[in-house]
Amino acid sequence: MAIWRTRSSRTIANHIRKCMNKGFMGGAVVNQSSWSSTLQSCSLSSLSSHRLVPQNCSYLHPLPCNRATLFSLQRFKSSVAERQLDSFFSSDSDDEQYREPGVLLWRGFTLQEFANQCFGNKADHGKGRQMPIHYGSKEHNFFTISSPIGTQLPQAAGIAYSLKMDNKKACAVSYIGDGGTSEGDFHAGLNFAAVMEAPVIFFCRNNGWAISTHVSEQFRSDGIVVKGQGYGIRSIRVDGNDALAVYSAVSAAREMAINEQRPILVEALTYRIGHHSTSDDSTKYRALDEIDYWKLARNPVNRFRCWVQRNGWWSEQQETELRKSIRKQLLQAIQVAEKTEKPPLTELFSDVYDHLPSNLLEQEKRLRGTISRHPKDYPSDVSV
Ligand SMILES: Cc1ncc(C[n+]2csc(CCOP(=O)(O)OP(=O)(O)O)c2C)c(N)n1
Repeated sequence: MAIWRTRSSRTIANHIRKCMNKGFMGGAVVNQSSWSSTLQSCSLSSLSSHRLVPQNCSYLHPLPCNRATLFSLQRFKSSVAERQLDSFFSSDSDDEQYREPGVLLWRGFTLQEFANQCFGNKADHGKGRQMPIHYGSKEHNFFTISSPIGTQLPQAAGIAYSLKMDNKKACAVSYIGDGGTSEGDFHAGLNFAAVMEAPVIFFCRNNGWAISTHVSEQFRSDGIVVKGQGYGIRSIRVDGNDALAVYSAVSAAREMAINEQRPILVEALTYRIGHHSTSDDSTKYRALDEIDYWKLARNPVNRFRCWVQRNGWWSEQQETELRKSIRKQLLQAIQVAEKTEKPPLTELFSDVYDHLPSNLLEQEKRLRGTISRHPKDYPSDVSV
């Protein structure tokens, strides 16, 4: 997995260098001077028609550049092209919601570590105390995901401010969905970061839905980009289904955050094809046609794969082999995680206080008492 990651990141960096030389990416990144025109073409009422793309891959041809985009490209070209993706965010701090396991994968978190967390076993870094998919890794500068939506934003602003005080050449990155922007923490985080000029990137994936709540019921502003502006934060809107455009926008955001010591907001327009979670059935609140349209005509993974395949950098055969190999590795990781012992009961009470306070001592005693009276109701693989 680690080898695959390193090789692919180098290859992708080369691809990006090549496509930038060819003038690809035109019109994808929106900078401040071209907002007004772009906002008109991607206002909420026309969200689904933003950068409409045909199904035959012809959108993969270079797009015409306007002056503003050409200027942005010139600025980003040297910095983006010279970097290796795998070192790009290595010193930066990540504060996530729950749709960003890709960031962790990129940084080298192994499939086994993912599986251990989901099964809450002894090898899980969180010692089985979190919900599944709430990953965290000190080694990878990745803060443990918390369930309450939005809490990561003020945390990221604080982390960024501490990086600033320590004169570090790094920034914090925090992710949020469109639904999370209705939380008070979103506003507190943005305002704090703006006033303290903290080097943080707020990355919002505006996928149109917060579980079953459509964006039109969530807010009346034109998306999120204007909320950043409202707080005096330089903000970028990007086609979130265009991998290269997102890469370009985030590279630029990072450069600005670090060099200019200020927060940046990126709004990626996209769509959540899947259900919100395994307990959700999204066909109850949205049309199948709508889901299919985004799945087939606007699928960002197919779009990117189509592009790399057309350039001869990837093939159907490699795709099939990779999928087969990852599936095998994943099943192995799940089997190992399933067989690994659960953390002992004491871990439920450790790591917060040096010495357990009396109320926790009392709770631990009661729990042990209940388990000894009803052993069948408790898992036998947890040592008491
Ligand atoms: C403070 C808080 N309120 C409510 C929830 C329940 N909840 C979990 S995810 C979610 C929707 C978040 O919106 P968004 O990120 O846009 O949703 P997605 O795109 O993942 O469906 C809600 C309301 C929560 N976890 N925390």
